[in-house]
Amino acid sequence: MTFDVVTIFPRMIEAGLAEGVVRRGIDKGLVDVGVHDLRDYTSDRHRTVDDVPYGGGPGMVMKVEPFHRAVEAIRARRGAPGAVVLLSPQGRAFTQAEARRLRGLGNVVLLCGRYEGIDERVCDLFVTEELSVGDFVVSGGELPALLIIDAVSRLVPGVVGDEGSVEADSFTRGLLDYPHYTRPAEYAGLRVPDVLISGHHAEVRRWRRHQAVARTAARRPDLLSSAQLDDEERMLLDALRERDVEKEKSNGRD
Ligand code: 9D3
Repeated sequence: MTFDVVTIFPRMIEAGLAEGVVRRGIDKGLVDVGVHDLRDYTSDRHRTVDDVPYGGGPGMVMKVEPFHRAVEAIRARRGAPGAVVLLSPQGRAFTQAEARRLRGLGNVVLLCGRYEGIDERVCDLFVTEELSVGDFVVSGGELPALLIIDAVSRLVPGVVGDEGSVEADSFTRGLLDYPHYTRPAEYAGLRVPDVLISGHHAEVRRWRRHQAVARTAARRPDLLSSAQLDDEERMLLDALRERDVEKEKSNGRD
């Protein structure tokens, strides 16, 4: 799996890759990240990457030519990319499903914008998709690019030491995680649930699944419609919903 990031802040990308799971994936040769300074693909003495907007208005717009030359240089080095992604607030939402899809594409180019916007001809000429990382404003595409590299690299076999933890990940099954505890058994008056100390492994599994379903229903009910639930989890959810209905009824009475 390779990523090539085009940015005016290459050190921001380097800094984000200096440590952690992705770093180890790079060191093991499972992931390769090329970082490309957009200014190296300018052709004027001042290494200009932006200009005033046609039609007027505030701010600056990133020029098409440096991005075009950067993508052509990457294509010459790596071959045809599986995707040329523009990180953009206008993009489709990046999700775990999108991460799995990108994982299958082999060579992914990530273009980071700054300033008010990017010349639309970047999209017209060589961008194959636009992705956003969420409904909030960040200052540029660099942190979103790092986030995507991290989420996709975790899916490359061998990058995460314990394959079981990738499989168990929240979102792989579509449910939030259950609560975790480690020693001591009591802290600030709060005890670890007895079932976890009991040694009844079947009961522990049941409790964790119950917690995962209950938490997802309480905090992220939007996830439940596409979650993969087994029969017992379905019944748990139905029981939780039945309880809510009863609560609504008694609220209506007082
Ligand atoms: C101040 C400019 N804004 C005017 C309405 C638009 C705007 C342009 C560029 C806002 C933010 C940015 C920089 N953000 C990204 O490039 C970006 C982003 C984001 O802000 N949120 C979520 N995902 C992404 S991916 C790239």
